[in-house]
Amino acid sequence: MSHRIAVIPGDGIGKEVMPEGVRALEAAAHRFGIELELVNFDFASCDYYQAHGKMLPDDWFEQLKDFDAIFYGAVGWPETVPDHVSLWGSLLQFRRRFDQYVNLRPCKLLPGIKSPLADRKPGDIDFYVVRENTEGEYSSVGGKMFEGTDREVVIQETVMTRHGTDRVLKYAFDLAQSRPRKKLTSATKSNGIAITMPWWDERVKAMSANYSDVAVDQFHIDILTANFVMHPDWFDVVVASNLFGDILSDLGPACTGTIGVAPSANINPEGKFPSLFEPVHGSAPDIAGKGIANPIGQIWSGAMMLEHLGHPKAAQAIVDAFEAVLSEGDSSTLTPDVRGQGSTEGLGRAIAERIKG
Ligand code: GGG
Repeated sequence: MSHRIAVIPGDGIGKEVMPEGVRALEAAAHRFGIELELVNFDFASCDYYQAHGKMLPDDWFEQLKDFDAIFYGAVGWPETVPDHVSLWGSLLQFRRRFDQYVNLRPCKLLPGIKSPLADRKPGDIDFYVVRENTEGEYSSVGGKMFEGTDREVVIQETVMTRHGTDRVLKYAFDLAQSRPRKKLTSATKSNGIAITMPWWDERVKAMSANYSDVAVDQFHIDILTANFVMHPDWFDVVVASNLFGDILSDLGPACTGTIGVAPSANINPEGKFPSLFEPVHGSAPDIAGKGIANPIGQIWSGAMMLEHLGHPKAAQAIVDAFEAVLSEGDSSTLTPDVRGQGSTEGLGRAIAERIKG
């Protein structure tokens, strides 16, 4: 079986972890007889912006729409392009135009990694954050008045639609129903944000009528973040708006020891457009260029991509490989975020060797 994949490293450590993501993909593809055509693109990066004055070429949609998936690194280089310009000019365009309305972010304590939370071991933290990915607080509806005067006004609206909310809730409920614990937690802030958030709660209640076997609970976002730290074992599938989901899916992996291993899938569940797979972490300018970024977030995102493309065995072989390398705990191989002294490339190569079997 053959798949065409668009490979977009982006910025900062995206350019360093992507070769390791590709190395792992190629190792799995070779072992399982999967044909991958990987096509590289330099756009959706701040280097491209500097050369062309924009993050994407005008025909980016045409260039990407027929790929089976997009493998992305990270976006952002605030030294040259303001963060809101680079993000809105690239990743958010992909998510919206390709209707990738589910952002699925697993949060799992892996063997060999020490959680900063006391006494947590693998199995104690194993949940998904399902983030609404095309609307909500990430809206372009708003504006400024009286700019530069002492009467300056800025407004940015949260946009929630029944269509957009119900479809991501349905995905989250289906996911919860497919898991042994069958538990769904919804994150809102319905006491303070008193229009959109109580409405989201109502949509959760309405959707839950179709899932009598799924236990549902709901938290305000402030106490939910506290409970992520105090009781991460409570959670199975957590569904949230775009902003709350973004925050929770950084906090969750932080509770598992490092955000460097966290993967994500921006999914168009209907398969009308390509889905996009990227690590949760950003471009990390503080460590970019040092060759020490953890490549597992990129590699695991590649595993999610293979699973999405119908290759669960190849995906599992990748996960097994990085879990084995982490379990061995060889500090000369592991990157500094997981208490090693190794390099991005060294860890990537060790994982690829394992995948080959
Ligand atoms: N690989 C993910 C990435 O580059 N993230 C940068 C970022 O700030 N993303 C915001 C978002 O996911 O909405």
